[in-house]
Amino acid sequence: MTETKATCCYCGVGCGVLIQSDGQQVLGVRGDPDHPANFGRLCSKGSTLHLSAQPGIQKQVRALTPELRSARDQPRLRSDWDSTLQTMAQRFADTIRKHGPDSVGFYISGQLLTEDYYVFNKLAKGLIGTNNIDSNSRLCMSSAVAGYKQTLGADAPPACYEDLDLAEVIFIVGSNTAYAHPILYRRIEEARKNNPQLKVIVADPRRTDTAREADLFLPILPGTDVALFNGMLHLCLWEDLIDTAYIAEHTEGFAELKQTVRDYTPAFVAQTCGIKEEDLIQAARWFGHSKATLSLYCQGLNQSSSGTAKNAALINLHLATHQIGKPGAGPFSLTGQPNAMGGREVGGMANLLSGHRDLANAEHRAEVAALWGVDDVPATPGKTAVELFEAVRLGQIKILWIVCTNPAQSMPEQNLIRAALKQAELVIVQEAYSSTATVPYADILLPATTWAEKSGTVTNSERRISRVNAAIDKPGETRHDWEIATAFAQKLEVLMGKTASIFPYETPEQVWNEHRESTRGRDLDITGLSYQLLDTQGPQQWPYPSGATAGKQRLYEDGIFPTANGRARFVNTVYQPVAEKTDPRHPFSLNTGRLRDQWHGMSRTGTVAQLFSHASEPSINMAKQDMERRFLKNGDLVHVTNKRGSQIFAVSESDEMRAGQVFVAMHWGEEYVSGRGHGDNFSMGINALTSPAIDPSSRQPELKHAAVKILKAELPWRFLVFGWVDSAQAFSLQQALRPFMREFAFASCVPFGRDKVGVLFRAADDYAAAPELVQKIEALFGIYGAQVLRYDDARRGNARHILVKDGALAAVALAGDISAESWLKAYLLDQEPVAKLGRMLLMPSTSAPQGFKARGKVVCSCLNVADTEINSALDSLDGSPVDILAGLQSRLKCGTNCGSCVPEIKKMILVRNKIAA
Ligand SMILES: Nc1nc2c(c(=O)[nH]1)N[C@H]1C(S)=C(S)[C@@H](COP(=O)(O)OP(=O)(O)OC[C@H]3O[C@@H](n4cnc5c(=O)[nH]c(N)nc54)[C@H](O)[C@@H]3O)O[C@H]1N2
Ligand SMILES: Nc1nc2c(c(=O)[nH]1)N[C@H]1C(S)=C(S)[C@@H](COP(=O)(O)OP(=O)(O)OC[C@H]3O[C@@H](n4cnc5c(=O)[nH]c(N)nc54)[C@H](O)[C@@H]3O)O[C@H]1N2
Ligand code: SF4
Ligand SMILES: [Mo]
Repeated sequence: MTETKATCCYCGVGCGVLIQSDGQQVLGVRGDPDHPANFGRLCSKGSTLHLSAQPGIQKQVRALTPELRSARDQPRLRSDWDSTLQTMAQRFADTIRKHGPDSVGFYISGQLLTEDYYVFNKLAKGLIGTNNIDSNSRLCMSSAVAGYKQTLGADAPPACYEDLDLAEVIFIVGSNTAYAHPILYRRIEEARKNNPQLKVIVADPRRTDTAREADLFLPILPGTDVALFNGMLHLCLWEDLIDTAYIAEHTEGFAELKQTVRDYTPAFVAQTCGIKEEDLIQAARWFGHSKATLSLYCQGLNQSSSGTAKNAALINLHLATHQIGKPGAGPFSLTGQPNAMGGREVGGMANLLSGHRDLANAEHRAEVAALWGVDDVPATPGKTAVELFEAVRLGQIKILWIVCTNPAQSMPEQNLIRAALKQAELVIVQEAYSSTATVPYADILLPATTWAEKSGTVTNSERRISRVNAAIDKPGETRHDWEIATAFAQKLEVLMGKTASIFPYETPEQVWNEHRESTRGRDLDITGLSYQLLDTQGPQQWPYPSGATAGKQRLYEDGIFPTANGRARFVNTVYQPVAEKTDPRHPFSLNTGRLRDQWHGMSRTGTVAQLFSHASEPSINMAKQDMERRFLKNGDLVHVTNKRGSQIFAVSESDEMRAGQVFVAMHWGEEYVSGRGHGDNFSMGINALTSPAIDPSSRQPELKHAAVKILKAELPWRFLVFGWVDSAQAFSLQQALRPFMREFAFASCVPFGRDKVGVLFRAADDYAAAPELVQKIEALFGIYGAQVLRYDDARRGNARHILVKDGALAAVALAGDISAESWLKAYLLDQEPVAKLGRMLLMPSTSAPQGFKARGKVVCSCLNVADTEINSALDSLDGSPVDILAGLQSRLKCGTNCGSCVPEIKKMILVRNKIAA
């Protein structure tokens, strides 16, 4: 067995991993003890990466050969690389000749490696001559980019992870760090342990695990952040907490901003944000008085129609109080995707160019053209994500090449996205997995390598570049993303009559060396780095110009900013409400975001059954008082609707929610929750509902707020099938079930289990489904033939069909009355012998067998510890919350592996203590 150094392919913390393999197969994974992002730790997602790479699973879900269809109504057929790429190149050449270079578009991803990103960017802007290349980073970090550039002059997070240890105040705003950046959150926990004086403030409309642990929680109303930051600045001015000398020497534009924030009185701000005036004052005082204040922020700021203003208003506050350019301080945007930063470095968006250059700048265009050896780089701005799909829908863009992203899941207003995918003349999808919602729209499917199989570099949130190495061979006929782009570009060059190729790459290192050259003299200069240095000395931060012996840990310590006059700029930020206000017809504000153990569309995490134990099925979270007013109970189905679409979810009471707000995890796309829908459209998951309203500067859509109405779904007929399935088929089975989901008013489908894999299919409708449909679905779970135990009451529409193997439940189907679900599921999960149940197994009774106790929800997914077990252990533990936590950890081992569940365990301790008091 060998260990190969790479990074975790999930979030922007960028943890180092050691992949254990025999060269053919991934055998295990552990945190890299030498990596400065994680020092050996991994969260629940990172530590299960090897499980997602099992060959048995990969066979079911990976795209392994190129596929091509001859016409839209034909299925895709297996093809070979050479003819597929040749066909593509011919289609591109013809379309460009007929309609010009802007008739093609690329939609790429912050999960590509820097080398992949670089080649695609050069292909579009350098060879084809279009700027129609945008990235899913548009949905993610583009407001942060715009905010940094408007204020500090360059797109560079000025702080570093070590600042977490040095801060006196950590202001977390619009970030659920405990879920989305768990290893950084572990560092915050440690910093608090080491410095009991450290204050944590959290501003979020939801009382998340991150919020619950804060010293001060500001449950602001959706979209009111600019008012909050302006209000804090108002107070800092009033209480003399600003640094006038710093403002005079190192900034410009403060006078106008000062005029503006005069109106943001504490009373006005408290009212606008829906928070207490004294809490606002406390937050401003802590922020301004502390020697070092560090702000951590993410999608609560970025995914907003005023995302740039939110970013800029927060940075204003840092500049005015001089909480920047010193240890422990600064505005620190947390990047979401593993290489969002690398994408920004190579200018992989419709308005950017290599090396942090701007497309709008003629000098920058000339520099890049010279570097690439082309006559020019086009000046016309490219279309950004939402606009790109709109242009496809309108027939302006005819060929769309999608790489490493799943827009039929993750883009807002799915109706329009799907219409665009149908309208395009040619859709190319370059994917590692064939199981995503976008793949069915592909005319050409290009199979890509993925984590553990590819080599290159990535840059994490703190500007640190790590090398990623392949541990195993490419599976099937997959190719690396940069390789695919290079091979295609070479073919297109020939068709375009080019005599010399500007894509001479044979290794990712050659690509990277060219990228490195593009940074010379720029703010992110990395000319002092090489693959070799990164391999021998480990990950390094930029800038790292030639001649340097180390990267820069922290930026702007000298107070000089990368603007024309070296001064940072205050932006005159004015509060604007969310684009789509609630009204009496759409009284709820729909918020969306992350679950702790899942990643986006779940093409990878969805293959690790144990990652579903924390949030096992799609649901919508709602406040207790809203549920009571609407006579809703936990598990009731509701229609969530607005003018863009409708999706049914099971409702779940949540003490995280304020009245008038609801939350759905962004992961629940059509792959996992769907239904018949209306007209010719089936229901398309959460993003059927989200808003395409964009920020005017960053063009980032407001994925965090849509106005919706919620009505109880009267669907009396219920259907539920669950069972253990052969793990070599579980994920193929899920895909086979997907078309059936559209036969019911509502349906969802998820895996479950740990050592064994199960699948659960749930549906509801206003009438009983046709027996043939039910039989087909049951048969997929092995429920057919003589060995099945059956109870049927056709008159009432009730049925219970049970498959018993080795004395325990193997699969169960319930129709009509499904109230026996919880105990039957527990019997199946625990493989409890069922002989003793006798006739009860088939009796149409609703009550559980005597002595039955549901296990509840798994809190610690690493060590498989459920809430019921924690609660019963809590009954016999006393002392301070810290002692009780230690007691639980030693008794049940929960929270002792990756630590991702520790915030939730602490919450359970607090709740129990409250009840006890
Ligand atoms: N487990 C997990 N981790 C991930 C990912 C994942 O899929 N799963 N994805 C990665 C990616 S790409 C990203 S971009 C990051 C995202 O990381 P985060 O941004 O931390 O995660 P989200 O849950 O999208 O949103 C954060 C919080 O913003 C809050 N919010 C909503 N509206 C507002 C508002 O108007 N103001 C404020 N202040 N807050 C608001 C939400 O209630 C939510 O709690 O996570 C990364 N890490
Ligand atoms: N409602 C709502 N929607 C959201 C958000 C939200 O908060 N709320 N967040 C938005 C944000 S911040 C983001 S970043 C996006 C994420 O949205 P997506 O980019 O759609 O998310 P992923 O599911 O990570 O898609 C990455 C795809 O690349 C594939 N893949 C993995 N490795 C490779 C590889 O090496 N090469 C290739 N070619 N393919 C590979 C995976 O199988 C996967 O299908 O979602 C956005 N959408
Ligand atoms: S925090 Fe977790 S998901 Fe993020 S990089 Fe580290 S191990 Fe991966
Ligand atoms: Mo993201």
